[in-house]
Amino acid sequence: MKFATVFTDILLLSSTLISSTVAIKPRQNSYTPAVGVQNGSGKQPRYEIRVMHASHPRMYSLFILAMQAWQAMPQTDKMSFYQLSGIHGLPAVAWDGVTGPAKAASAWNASPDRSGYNTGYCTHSMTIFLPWHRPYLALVEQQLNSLAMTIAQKYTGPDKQLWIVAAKKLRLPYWDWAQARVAGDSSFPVIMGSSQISVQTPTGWKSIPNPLFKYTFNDVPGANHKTELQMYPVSL
Ligand SMILES: [Cu+2]
Repeated sequence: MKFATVFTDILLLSSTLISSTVAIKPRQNSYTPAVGVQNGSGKQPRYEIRVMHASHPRMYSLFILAMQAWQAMPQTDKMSFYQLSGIHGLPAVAWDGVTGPAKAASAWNASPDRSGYNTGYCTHSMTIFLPWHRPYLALVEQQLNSLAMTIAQKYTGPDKQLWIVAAKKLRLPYWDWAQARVAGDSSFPVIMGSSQISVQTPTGWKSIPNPLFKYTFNDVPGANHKTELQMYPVSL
């Protein structure tokens, strides 16, 4: 009798699986997996931004130039700064065809008080806060590194290989806001707060607009910008 019950359950489960299988949609073959940096450089440290600037100057220049190139990508590109940043929250639209949380975006837009609706994929105030953000940062890091690798190939001269090695080892830097102020710097590091920044480009040292200072939105047709983003044409 016991066996019969288990067997019946298995049959029921099987029929459920079969009907579920029929309902499964074909896998989208253009998904971009978050795999982190996969260029053979192994595990590399993430440096504090001021440490990177002071002790790893090639890496720092590549990071800034990669950020600049990333922000210059069309907002229609799913790997653009605009779209990858958007995974975290606004404009709360589907990324890479992954629907679900973004379904509520239109309702979220229509809500005057912005409450009770989904605000993007990001999970805060939940136990999966860390497990969600780790692969997200890995995706950001792999895109940043990919751009840096392309830029590194453009350097010429005897140091070319050093630039390529620095690019391979480049990981996402961070800002330790609790670190003691560095002598001669402000509490908010100058390299983050300056509108212009000096970097060594493939064609020599140049002063360029600092990509850490702001991002200028480049609206595209159909962009799901909300009032908040329209109020701030550049990020702070
Ligand atoms: Cu978050």
